[in-house]
Amino acid sequence: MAINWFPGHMNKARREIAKAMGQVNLVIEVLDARLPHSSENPLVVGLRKDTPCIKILNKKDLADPNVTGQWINWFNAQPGTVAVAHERLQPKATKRILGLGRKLMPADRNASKPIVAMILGVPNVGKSTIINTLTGRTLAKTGNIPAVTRRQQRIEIKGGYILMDTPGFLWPRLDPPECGLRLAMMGSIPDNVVVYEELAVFAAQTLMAHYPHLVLERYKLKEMPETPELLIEKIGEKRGCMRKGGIVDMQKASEVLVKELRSGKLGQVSLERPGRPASEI
Ligand SMILES: Nc1nc2c(ncn2[C@@H]2O[C@H](COP(=O)(O)OP(=O)(O)OP(=O)(O)O)[C@@H](O)[C@H]2O)c(=O)[nH]1
Ligand SMILES: [Mg+2]
Repeated sequence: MAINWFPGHMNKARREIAKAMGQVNLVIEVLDARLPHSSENPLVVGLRKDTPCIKILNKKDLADPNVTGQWINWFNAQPGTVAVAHERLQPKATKRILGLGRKLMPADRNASKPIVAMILGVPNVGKSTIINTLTGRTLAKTGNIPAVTRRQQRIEIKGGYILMDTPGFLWPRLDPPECGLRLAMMGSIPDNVVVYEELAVFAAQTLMAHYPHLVLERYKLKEMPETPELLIEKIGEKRGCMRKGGIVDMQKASEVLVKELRSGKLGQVSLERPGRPASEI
């Protein structure tokens, strides 16, 4: 089943972003380092037009470092694109983003005027956390569920910047379906919109293909089961997700796998690599 989530507040957020864009000098587009392609909102290009843009591959602590390195090279090879990998709790690295932004400003710009930087990105990717790190205070509300920020917020900081936090927003049709699954897997779509069993099969497929060692280690398995469904069943057995009659509760087992993958308990996992399979384009 294709996952789509475009509630009214996201449409409103998009309209308000479009309205404010005229005053914006720099767009900081926050992507999830585990799924840089799927978390790159196609609406952003149309909204920012030729406003200079830095792409932040955030939550790099949760992504496979080798794959993140490939992504950074890939993005930086695209004309007019500057990309950096980033994680929270490293304020020096976060502040370097401001220096990078200054370099992207046109030479004839009045340097005494603050740079207005708008932070954009899908829900739950870490936009407000970046703002709080840059201000050194908890001014923006954060939380580990999608759609925590509900309205734009402007914050002036030292270093000649005005930062604009924005609500995370998606786009009306998450296509291909894998894109919706990846966003849901990593927490950009609320739990009541997703079917855990479906997500878990997708998670198991990805892990079996790219990170079998992490699965064997985490769930103390001697060998990899033959199918994603059998793997989920095995995880259910190991974690005591049982129903009456000794049957595995597949819903509970699915939740275990998805939540542990999402929170990094399995290790550093990337859900996509540069270049999409032809079947998905
Ligand atoms: N592991 C990890 N977690 C992070 C990182 N950055 C942010 N988070 C967590 O991700 C969750 C979402 O962060 P927010 O800053 O609220 O995300 P947001 O993009 O503002 O979300 P919305 O306002 O809902 O669009 C919080 O629990 C953060 O602590 C990071 O680099 N690594
Ligand atoms: Mg926020």
